Amino acid sequence: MPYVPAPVIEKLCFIEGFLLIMKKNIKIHGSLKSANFRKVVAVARYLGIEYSHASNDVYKGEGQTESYLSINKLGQIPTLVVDNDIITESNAIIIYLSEYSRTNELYASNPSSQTAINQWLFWESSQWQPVLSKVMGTHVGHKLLPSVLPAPTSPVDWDSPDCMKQMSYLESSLKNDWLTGANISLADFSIAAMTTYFKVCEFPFHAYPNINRWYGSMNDLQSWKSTESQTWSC
Ligand SMILES: N[C@@H](CCC(=O)N[C@@H](CS)C(=O)NCC(=O)O)C(=O)O
Repeated sequence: MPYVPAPVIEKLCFIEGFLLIMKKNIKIHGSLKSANFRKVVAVARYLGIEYSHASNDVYKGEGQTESYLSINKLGQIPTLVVDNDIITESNAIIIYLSEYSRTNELYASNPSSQTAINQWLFWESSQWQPVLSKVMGTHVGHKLLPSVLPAPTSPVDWDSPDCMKQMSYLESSLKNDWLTGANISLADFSIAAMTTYFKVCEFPFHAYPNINRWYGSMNDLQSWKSTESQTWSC
């Protein structure tokens, strides 16, 4: 029997010999001001998945309400609620959404291509996101909460050794159109998420031609462009 992801099996049901596709109730909690939330919404839109949006502005303390903490104990966004299932962690959510979509086109269909995508997803959460959070933190924080967090006194240190190490790795890996080759995948959506803050943080696009080209390709996607928050579009 061919491999059929669990969410797809759950969507199928036979009634009196007829195959019915049961739609699930998909709700995504968060705010487009957040890179991790944008990642999830952009994937859902790219795949044409119907979902509803439950607004949650964690930057106004909305992650700390009793009802939100009951679905996300860390009080973070995004959270995906599918019928009675709760899924947290943006990279786990986009894998779920991709498998849920019947084409599964962003997550490949064979183990070796999926492993290549997984490597990028793990790199994103263990190295890319932490390093960028550190270097962009003051600028991003002040933009989100100008009356609470002080204005930065110097530009983002894009030349810090930690940052340059990860930038050079990404730059040298972007030899093809997309991160894992000729086709766009979850890896691109995942790693592009933090670039949401690049304009405000004055990223030196000229120093990284491959990242610049790939960033442009992401922004040519309707699903990506349409999820850009005004906060970060200046
Ligand atoms: N590893 C998590 C990180 C989620 C995360 O840090 N979300 C931020 C917004 S981008 C948040 O909710 N911050 C508020 C808080 O930590 O209280 C993921 O990928 O989903």
